[in-house]
Amino acid sequence: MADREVYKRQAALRAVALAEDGMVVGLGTGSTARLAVEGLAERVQAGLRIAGIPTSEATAALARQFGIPLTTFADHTRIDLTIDGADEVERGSLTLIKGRGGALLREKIVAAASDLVVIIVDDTKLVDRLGLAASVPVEIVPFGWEATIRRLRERGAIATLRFGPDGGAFVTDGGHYIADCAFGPIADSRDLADRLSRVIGVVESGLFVDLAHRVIVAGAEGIEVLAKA
Ligand code: A5P
Repeated sequence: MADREVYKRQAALRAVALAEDGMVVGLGTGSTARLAVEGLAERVQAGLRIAGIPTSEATAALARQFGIPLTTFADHTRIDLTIDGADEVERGSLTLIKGRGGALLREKIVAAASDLVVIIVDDTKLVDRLGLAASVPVEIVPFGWEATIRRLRERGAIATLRFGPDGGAFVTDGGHYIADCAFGPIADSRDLADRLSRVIGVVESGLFVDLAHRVIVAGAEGIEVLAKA
């Protein structure tokens, strides 16, 4: 466990080194992305001039606490560099499962607007086939969620509503619910992402196809930087 924290920090710091003066930087969500926000904050304190677009209210609060200037899409519709974590990364395709932290919608909007998306993970997240271990988080509208979950089950998912620490349904920053959908090994992520996006009541899925440009993987063997072929 201690090693994992070290690897996550190593990956985060490698990504933070890519930030340059004047950049708009997408700030990811989760424990690994948090290490990148900390690293960026250190560089900002040392004089780096960037403006961040956070992918969650939690990251926005963190960035404010650490003194990273923030901006919004109202001022910047393109982002130079986004640094974020992932729950699973498929070797080769660099397709991701994201959203265990519940921020997948803003994360996907930020990634889609970014010229360079750098994903930072420890090597336990790198898999040959998505879905073997991780469920796909799917953000759904609260109204009629029971019917939406039924439709997801009809499409082959073992789908369960996510609950929060207070025992009620987990509510995202966008005011939606999350259905965690286990599919087992996913043979065709693009097809599954398309099919999920057509389910009425679904806002967005945590399958990130063709959005990651680079993945920085840190582990016992050192740091590996994967780029999309
Ligand atoms: C947040 O919604 C997620 O997409 C995270 O980026 C992902 O769950 C990785 O989080 P950790 O770095 O905490 O594992």
